[in-house]
Order: sequence, then structure tokens, then C-alpha cells
Amino acid sequence: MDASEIRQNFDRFRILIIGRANAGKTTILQRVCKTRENPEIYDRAGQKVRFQRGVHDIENEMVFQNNQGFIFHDSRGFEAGGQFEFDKVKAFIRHRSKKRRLSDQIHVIW
Ligand SMILES: Nc1nc2c(ncn2[C@@H]2O[C@H](COP(=O)(O)OP(=O)(O)OP(=O)(O)O)[C@@H](O)[C@H]2O)c(=O)[nH]1
Ligand SMILES: [Mg+2]
Repeated sequence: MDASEIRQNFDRFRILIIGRANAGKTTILQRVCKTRENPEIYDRAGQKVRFQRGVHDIENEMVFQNNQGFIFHDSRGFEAGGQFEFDKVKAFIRHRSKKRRLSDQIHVIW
């Protein structure tokens, strides 16, 4: 399947990014989306949330205004041995994998 066929099946790609706190996750997403702006963040009810650096709810959706083809979910940084955060990420992936609608599922984990 080429990329344009895949595109026809998805309005927006949903991507989970996982990495340590301060590793440069947000910076990489900005580069990929060719922007320097901060993403807008929406909670699971679709309400806009004020940007809070370093504090993430994995359910929140991050979208860059200039590039709305991607929805990013940001895990809280994994610190060494952070079992609580690890369990949260696992539960999120499991929960999303059971979603009926393709648009609610995670398409990429990075
Ligand atoms: N030297 C260097 N600094 C970087 C690089 N990428 C990001 N930074 C810097 O590292 C710091 C953290 O980058 P962020 O993109 O905010 O990292 P993050 O993983 O989103 O951080 P949290 O959301 O707080 O977990 C910022 O000051 C960036 O400017 C890189 O490739 N090289
Ligand atoms: Mg970040």
C-alpha cells in the first residue's frame, strides 16, 4: 500500500511518543511538523488545555496548528524504574487497541 492509499483511510494519524523526560520529544515532533510553535492540547473530552511543560496526561491530544494531520500522545517521561508511568502507558496502549473506530486507535508508537 502506498502512502496516498493509507491517507485515504485516515483523517489523522494518531501517534504515541515515548521517551524520557527532557529527552527532546516535543522538539522532535516540532521538527517533523515543521514548526516552532507549541502544540495545542485537548483533553479526552475535546476541551482545550493550557500548555504545561513537563506534565502530561497520556490521554491528551497534542496537535500543531500548522499540521493537523497528526495527533500526538505524549507519555510522561520514563524515569529509571518508573513502574507507575510504565503501567499507565501499557494500560493506555491496551485500552486504545480495543477501540472500535480506527481513528481512536494508535497507529504508530515512536
Ligand atoms: N543539544 C540538544 N538539545 C536538545 C535537542 N533536542 C531538544 N533539546 C533541548 O532539550 C530540552 C528538552 O527538549 P523537549 O523537546 O522539551 O523535551 P521533552 O522530551 O518534550 O521534555 P518533557 O516534555 O519535559 O518530558 C529543550 O531545552 C530543547 O531545546 C537536541 O537534539 N540536542
Ligand atoms: Mg515535551
